Amino acid sequence: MSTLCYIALGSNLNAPRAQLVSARKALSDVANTHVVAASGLYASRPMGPQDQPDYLNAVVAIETELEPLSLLDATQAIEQQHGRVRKKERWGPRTLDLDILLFGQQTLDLPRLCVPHYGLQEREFVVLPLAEIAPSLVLPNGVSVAQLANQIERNGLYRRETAQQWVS
Ligand code: PH2
Ligand code: MG
Ligand code: MG
Repeated sequence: MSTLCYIALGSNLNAPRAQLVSARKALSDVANTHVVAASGLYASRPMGPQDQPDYLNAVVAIETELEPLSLLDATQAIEQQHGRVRKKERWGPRTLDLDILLFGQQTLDLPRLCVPHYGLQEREFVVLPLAEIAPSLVLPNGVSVAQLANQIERNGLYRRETAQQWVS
């Protein structure tokens, strides 16, 4: 049985575009997992400390046969392979961040993993790329992604490249 999941990608260090291109390929190489859609690449202002570079963000949809924690192991391994160094500073700069936004319609509150992702509804750099690839998606709490996208402040966010331009 496979589950439709959405994963947020973000980077603001060491050639962010190359990080996201490589991360999408790495996700497509995860066992029993297929990337089925990708948003464009969005430039966004940093949430959190302002003395860090702007981010590049995207959202991809995958179909996976993995269990939630196995998918988390896979995404964390990809972060490590992309030179991720975990620091104490909250919301600090990073080479690659992969956040599991949704795991089907499941709601999980585990020590290592909460889905839906706690910041999903408030972050323009998640909501707008997600709405691009899943405009009719409704979250487990009944909130529609299209409605979130219509109401959220863009905070300078813009689509720098379409999906076709960065997915090869
Ligand atoms: N991720 C963070 C902290 N701040 N800001 C933007 N614009 N995009 C991000 O992906 C992001 C952030 C920590 O995960
Ligand atoms: Mg994050
Ligand atoms: Mg993260």
